[in-house]
Amino acid sequence: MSIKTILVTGANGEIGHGLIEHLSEYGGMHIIAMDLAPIDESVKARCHRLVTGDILDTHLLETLSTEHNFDTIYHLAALLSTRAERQPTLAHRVNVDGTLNLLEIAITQSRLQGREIKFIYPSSIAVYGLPDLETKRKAGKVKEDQWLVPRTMYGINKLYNEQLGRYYANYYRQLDAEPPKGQIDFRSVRFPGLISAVTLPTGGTSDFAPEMLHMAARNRHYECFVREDARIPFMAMPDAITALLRLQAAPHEKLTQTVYNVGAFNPSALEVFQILQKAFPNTSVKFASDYRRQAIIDSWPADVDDTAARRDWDWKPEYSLDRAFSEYLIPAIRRRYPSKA
Ligand code: AKB
Repeated sequence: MSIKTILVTGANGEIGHGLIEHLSEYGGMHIIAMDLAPIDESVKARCHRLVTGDILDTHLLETLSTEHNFDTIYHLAALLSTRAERQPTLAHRVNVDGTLNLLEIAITQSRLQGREIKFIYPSSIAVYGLPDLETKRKAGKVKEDQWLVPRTMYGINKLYNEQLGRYYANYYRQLDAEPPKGQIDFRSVRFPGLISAVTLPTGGTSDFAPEMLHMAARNRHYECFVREDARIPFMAMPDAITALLRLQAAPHEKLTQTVYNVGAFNPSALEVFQILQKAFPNTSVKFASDYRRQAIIDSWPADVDDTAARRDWDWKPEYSLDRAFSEYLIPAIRRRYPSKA
């Protein structure tokens, strides 16, 4: 069996951890893990090579590209929505220029290897922008081509990158005498907010739900920055990893689009609190809406229509709201903070 080489950027992030864990369990592959910070101890042993560096460093990326033949690139590195609002130009550089650099590496690799390179890209519900709560309520489950008017730098970056990937996959250098078609097989999922029992996200706007969970498990008071009725889609981390792996493995001819919604459950902030209160009776939360971050949440859909993913590559979440908390999040977080829970 030939060993596959997989590049994972943003390896220290929430998705990076889970993805590397799963990939390494499959075996038969060399994982090259890249992050701005030194790769976390918990994933180190699972990787073939650890690269501490910046996706804006084109020299580093080119060196990596001469040293390895990548089969698949999982480009996870990004500045999330809240952080991106605080540093919009940095966000644009990291999120857009960084992605462009990775797409260029994928093209170079494809030329060198004479075959297609898979490029798996996590997009986000942040690409949507609903103008007001009444429209959000009426819109219900949004389809991939609706309400694409994001109000955050991060959402704009993600939406543009989806288009960039589609361009690199289908139209790159289309005016050349012999346009090099099909060099990149770009595939993207639009993730809802993700909840992990292992890692806490940083810099996102959907962070209120995972933060509430981790604070409740640690017996700490939490000032929730959204209203009780704030509602967006969420997903348990294991399902997010499954979505990436399943989309990666789907036969090309079955895919009818490059970007897919994936959904699982969509509790309000109050419903998350009520579930936590049952598991951790001391849960203490004050809903102290920060109207600026709340406005971002209000512009994201209450739910997504993931019919296309279900039809094209058999997407189906394992974890409903109940199962996510009772079988994954709460047991795992009790193990994580044993003295508190
Ligand atoms: C964020 O809140 O920025 C992310 C996202 C929804 O993509 N978690």
